[in-house]
Amino acid sequence: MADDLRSSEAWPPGRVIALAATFDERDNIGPLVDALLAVDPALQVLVVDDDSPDGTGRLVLERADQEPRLHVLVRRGRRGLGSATLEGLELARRHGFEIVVNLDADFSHDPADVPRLVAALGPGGPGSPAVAIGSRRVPGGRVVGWPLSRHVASRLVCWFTRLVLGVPVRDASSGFRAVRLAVLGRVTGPFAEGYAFQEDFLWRVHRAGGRIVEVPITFTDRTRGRSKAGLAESCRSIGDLVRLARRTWLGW
Ligand SMILES: Nc1nc2c(ncn2[C@@H]2O[C@H](COP(=O)(O)OP(=O)(O)O)[C@@H](O)[C@H]2O)c(=O)[nH]1
Ligand SMILES: [Mg+2]
Repeated sequence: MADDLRSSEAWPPGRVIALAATFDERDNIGPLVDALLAVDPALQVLVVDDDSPDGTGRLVLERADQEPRLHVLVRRGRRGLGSATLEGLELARRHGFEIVVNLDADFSHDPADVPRLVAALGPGGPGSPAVAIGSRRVPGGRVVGWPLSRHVASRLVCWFTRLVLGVPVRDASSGFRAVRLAVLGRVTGPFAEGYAFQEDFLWRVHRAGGRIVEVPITFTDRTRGRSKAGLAESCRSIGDLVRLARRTWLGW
């Protein structure tokens, strides 16, 4: 939108960019940007903030003035994790990047795992995966620090996505994933705008013939700030998943 705020449009050329959507991540975003920039001198970082009331967007915009590898889009109003992620993917593609590594801003996803996810995409070309998921549900993957209720909810969604939606992956809800941006030319929306974007995107990639692989990761529950996956967000996601099931089985 016209009144969105952006860091400089002059991005250095690059191949891989890390993407974090943020809403009220003031205590996490500084250390996260530092950790990502330290992973590899060629890695760039894009933050898509939804005008966080706690000032996350302003903080990271100021930082971007001093750091040419950091890019920021601050959108007006809260428009959802899925819509922020999609806008980030499209922006990275417009700037000529090949691969986006999407991760949460709360350190649940370890920046040190980024190179492993990128490597799992292989050299590109026919047969290479379109998406590599940082997965909690393949051998070697695990979750640290979640209450039982989160384990149950997350497992239900992953089962639903595999068995009802027919997407052959174990951790469809994971927000840690490397995406080869060429796949955007093969999938069409409208995509779910909230948390169900994660399953929705994989559903579309799979139906377009894109290959999806899973790489084990350790997911650690956040220690700073609070989760934004509240009741309203959960209800919206359930609605989105039910609509996908209808499309899968009834075609409308
Ligand atoms: N831009 C944007 N980011 C969001 C929104 N909702 C959540 N996020 C971010 O999405 C990521 C995952 O959210 P989180 O609250 O950690 O969800 P949880 O891990 O499922 O508990 C975090 O980086 C959040 O700051 C939103 O509406 N807009
Ligand atoms: Mg989180």
